[in-house]
Amino acid sequence: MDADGLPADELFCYLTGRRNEDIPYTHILSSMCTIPHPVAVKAHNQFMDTNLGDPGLFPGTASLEDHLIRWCADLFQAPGAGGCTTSGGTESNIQVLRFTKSVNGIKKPNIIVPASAHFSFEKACGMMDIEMRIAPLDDQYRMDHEAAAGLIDRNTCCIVAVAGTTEYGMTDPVPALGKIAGQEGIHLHVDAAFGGFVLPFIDDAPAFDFSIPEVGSISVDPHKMGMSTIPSGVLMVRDDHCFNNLLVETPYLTTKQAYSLTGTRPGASVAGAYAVMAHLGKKGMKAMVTGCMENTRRLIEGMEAFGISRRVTPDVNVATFEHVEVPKPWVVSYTRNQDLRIVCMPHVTRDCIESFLVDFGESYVPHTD
Ligand code: 0PR
Repeated sequence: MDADGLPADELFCYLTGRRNEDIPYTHILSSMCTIPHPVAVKAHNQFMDTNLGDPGLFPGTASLEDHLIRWCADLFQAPGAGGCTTSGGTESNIQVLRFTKSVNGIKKPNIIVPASAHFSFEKACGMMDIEMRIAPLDDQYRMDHEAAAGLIDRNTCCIVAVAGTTEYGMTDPVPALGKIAGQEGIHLHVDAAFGGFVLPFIDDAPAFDFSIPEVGSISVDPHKMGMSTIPSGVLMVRDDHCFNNLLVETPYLTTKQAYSLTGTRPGASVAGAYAVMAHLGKKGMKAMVTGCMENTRRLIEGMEAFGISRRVTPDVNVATFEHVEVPKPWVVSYTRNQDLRIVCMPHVTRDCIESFLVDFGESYVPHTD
């Protein structure tokens, strides 16, 4: 920091320059975040200084969190479910392992995750000294539930299924995993960070939610397909007694106990998430998801017309293909198997897909061997 401050006009001139170095969303095909809906931005700004870490000071903001939880409970088919907001999928997954690891007096806990699980589980297990047992995938990139069953022992405290995997957009066989978890009395968590705001709006989508009786918790991120501002996650639990063993005393706050991981918690992105759902309603969310899925299908069809085959037909708006380079300035990503991966987020419009396909077609030189 310099001794003398910078006048605001100079400061913002500098900040604009730095911001212009960022890649615009118009060419980002690799992200699970998107341009927030305008109502989310407006609500976020309105609630900028609110702190849900001390909710008694902000009862109005706290009521928006309650509303959001009720809407997610309804969306995931358990009106009585509880929940709380988090900073995103990583924090939600950490919280699940915090409350499951101590159940039934387990001393050396382990969890079962699919090979497709997000790397947040590796972080969470490292933090809490939990062994992470990795179940292989089947040929459709879904967790092999029989192999998962074979990894369980008396120290297993949680089975994780993913609804809308990060790399291939697939949903694990949650009903079959539910049967296994139920037989063994093990908590079943569904990581729906991405798919939680997609699958409920698709007809004939694979089952993943609380309608499967053994599902104990579901995480979903408004800052992904909820089109809200960063950071925004929701952790839903069938029975909110789960949170009891996370409670700590918070004597000098307006509430005397807290189970959240973070202390100061933004109300702004909660208001943002609330605003999107209130404004779009189920019909608007369905229209948004339908558009993303149509664009995903169009992209797959367009790439296959060039002879680039899809890896799998995804359950959500993540398209993967055999490895191939794409022209600048498009930004794509590659999976750990080096497959091309494109996430058809709301900012990836139909026009965007068409111009990507034109650019790709002009640059692509097919192999002639
Ligand atoms: N669970 C799943 C299934 C996820 O896909 C992700 C993130 C998480 C948990 C963790 O969520 P948070 O990042 O909110 O803690 N998936 C993407 C990823 O890490 C997120 C992402 C977003 C990546 C934008 C890149 C990007 O540009 O790959």
